[in-house]
Amino acid sequence: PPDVASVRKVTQNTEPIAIRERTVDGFTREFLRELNFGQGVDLSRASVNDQYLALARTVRHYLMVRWLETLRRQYELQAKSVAYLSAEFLLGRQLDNALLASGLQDVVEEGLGNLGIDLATLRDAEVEPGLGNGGLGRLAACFVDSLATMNVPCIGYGIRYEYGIFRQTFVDGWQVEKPDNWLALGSPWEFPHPEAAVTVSFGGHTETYDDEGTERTRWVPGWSVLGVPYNYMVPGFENGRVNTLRLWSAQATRAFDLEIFNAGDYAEAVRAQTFAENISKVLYPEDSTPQGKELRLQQQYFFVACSLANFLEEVLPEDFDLRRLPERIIFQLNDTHPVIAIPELMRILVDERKWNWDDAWAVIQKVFAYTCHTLLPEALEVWSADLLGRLLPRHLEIIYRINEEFLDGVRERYPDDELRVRRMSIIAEHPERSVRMAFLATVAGTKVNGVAALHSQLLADKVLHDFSEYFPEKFTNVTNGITPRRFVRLANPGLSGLITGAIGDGWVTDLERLKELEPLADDAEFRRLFREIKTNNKHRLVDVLRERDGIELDPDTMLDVMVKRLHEYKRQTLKLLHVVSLYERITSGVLDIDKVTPRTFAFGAKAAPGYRMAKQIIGLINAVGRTINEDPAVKGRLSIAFPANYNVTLAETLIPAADLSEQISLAGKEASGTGNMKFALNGALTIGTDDGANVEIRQLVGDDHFFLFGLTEPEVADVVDAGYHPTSYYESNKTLRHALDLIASGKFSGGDRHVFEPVVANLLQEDRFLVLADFQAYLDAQDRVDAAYADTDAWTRSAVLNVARSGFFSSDRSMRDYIDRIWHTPPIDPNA
Ligand code: GPV
Repeated sequence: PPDVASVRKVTQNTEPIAIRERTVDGFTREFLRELNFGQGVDLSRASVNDQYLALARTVRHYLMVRWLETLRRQYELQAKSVAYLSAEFLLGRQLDNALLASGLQDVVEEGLGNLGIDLATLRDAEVEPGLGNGGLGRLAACFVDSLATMNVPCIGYGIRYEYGIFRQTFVDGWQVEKPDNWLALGSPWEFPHPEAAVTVSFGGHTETYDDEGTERTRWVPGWSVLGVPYNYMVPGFENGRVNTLRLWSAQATRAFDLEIFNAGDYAEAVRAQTFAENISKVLYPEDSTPQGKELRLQQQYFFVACSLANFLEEVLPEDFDLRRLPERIIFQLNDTHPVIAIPELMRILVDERKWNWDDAWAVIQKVFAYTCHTLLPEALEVWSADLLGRLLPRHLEIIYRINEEFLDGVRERYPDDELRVRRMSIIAEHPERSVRMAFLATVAGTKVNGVAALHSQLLADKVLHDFSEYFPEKFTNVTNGITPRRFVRLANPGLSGLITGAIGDGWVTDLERLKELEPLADDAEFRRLFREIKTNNKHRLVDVLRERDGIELDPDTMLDVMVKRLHEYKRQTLKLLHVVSLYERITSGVLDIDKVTPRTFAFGAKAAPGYRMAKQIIGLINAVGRTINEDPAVKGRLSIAFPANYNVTLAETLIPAADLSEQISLAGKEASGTGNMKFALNGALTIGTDDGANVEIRQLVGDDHFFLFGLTEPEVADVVDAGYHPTSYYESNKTLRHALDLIASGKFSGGDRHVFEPVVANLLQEDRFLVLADFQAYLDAQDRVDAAYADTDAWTRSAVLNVARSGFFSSDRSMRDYIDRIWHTPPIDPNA
């Protein structure tokens, strides 16, 4: 990139440019101008993509004045901000959200209509930025939406992956991954700033030197890359605030390739370029199962180093006294992926700014806070000391020193308890020497939070028990939430209209007001309208799945949905055993088909490409689907719909159409879940275990409106302690045996008994997540679902109450909890 750093500090023109005319005519002029001058085509020759790009740029122009204004005011006020550090932001499509936030929906629809353009067609031209895997990435996107809407200054910092989460396809029912080339047709929402690129270094060695009598350490890196920021707008809902999401893209440094170019080796220069750019090339498609890959550690350090440098050198004023850093920023660590920020800031303060260690450490402990998103021990990130030392030698030294001083304190508090010291050490010695990132975050952070009440409890009692004893004041809970703008207001316009008609539109930013709907659960006309909307949403889904996947779905059946990443702990196999068992009992004459509630079972799930069992289960769901959907014996009663490539966009049509939400993880394994909240807020009833945020959903909506089943977390612990034997369930439960035997018989694999043998064998021999133990309870709960569904009025009443009582699950509330318990960032007065 050209060396233009010098032109960045020109005097700012602080005069806000006149706001563009927000009329149909004004919009139309702007749109055509973009089409002609931005896109370089005239209307008669414009492709849908041309029109989409022009529209996106027009909409962002309307938001631009507010963005500049937000930045200017933020600079003036120097108010405390949140820096949300996250390796994933699963944003979903941007156009609709930008239209909603800017209040331009009607104007745009009419203006385009006058030109003979259908807004819906342009909407569908947008490729969603899939820069996340699942819940964790989507949570980050909901949080930044809420902060903007609540007028809280926030910068989201992450990685601009050139390829986001893979596009899933099915070949003969097996998952095949295709690259997600989301940037191919243009990316109208981003603002690249190559002139603000940051240099990030890796490798090399450290050395000590004498600095006027003080011994200091410096890092002599081996190589470096550039981080180029790409800014995205994060508009608040109708409030004029536009926050920033800053995603980093890796490039080769000029020195790097110039040197090689001059040596005349073109191929080598290109290789160097590729090497650097690889850092932000692709999102790791693992979800809660970290793969210890060197490139992944490079990604983590890359975005964190860029973000800290950007905040300290660009966002803060030039003369800012870093001792006052805690007054200006809190870095929220979204799981352990950004935890390397802790030694990085220590390095900056101690090595570069030449602070003494204790002063630096005092600041560190005030500016980082850590959110843990898992309870699975294998998902707690650990880096081999060998790798870390090679890639970031100075950071490893700093981590060792943090650990030494921390363990001195532990020894002082617990003399003669070396066992405890070893348990709590940030450095593990077995099976190889490694760094436990969650421990580092806990020791350094001001707070540690889990993501649902049960999860936070289990974190403090089990996973991080020694730490919660040592630092009881650090541990807190913030139950997750979802943004009602995207997942209700936009995804479910029918329901939104009904709600607004009944209680006004205040609920969009104050979701607890949904409580006012409670009395309407007893209003027959309201229930009729509510049902009509659900039916319309099903028809909308029918259209989408026909067009998108060639799937024919019967809108007159109960829509029973399980959508989430494929993971054994989430227990898609339990859902599948229910379906197979129904099928087996119908076809063998045990169940009278006329007594079976017609259901469509919808699945959506991606498996991590290297997760073999998960891919087997996907194959099995598709195989069972093929058999059942083709069998005339169950026609009109049972069918399976498994559209490939479940993503945010599909969620937005699937969830509003659902009757039943499947949240059936083994108790004590799902940290929170957020899909569960989206379903409840769209009027689906939940069948679920006592796990994650299900616990709070059930408490709020009431036992009568939630189908609870299965072992509780303490019961699970007891069963496991007593020695779990899945075969005893198989032997004593005929229904279960028949279902498993049918799979093992090759019924779903053209008679081949080998294909799904690993899935069956795993359930019979190991069954780590107690699928067999919960099977009968699940079946019984499904019988209760059928009985409840038969009484349409009672079911609708429950559905209305689910909506009315789920206002707590707004991510606005989550943000308020973070602010009160962790961040202490006051909102900005919009009129200040
Ligand atoms: I650790 N989660 C995720 O999506 N990816 C991860 O790598 C990890 C956690 C999820 C949890 O599984 C969900 O229970 C939770 O709702 C979500 O993070 C957001 O907190």
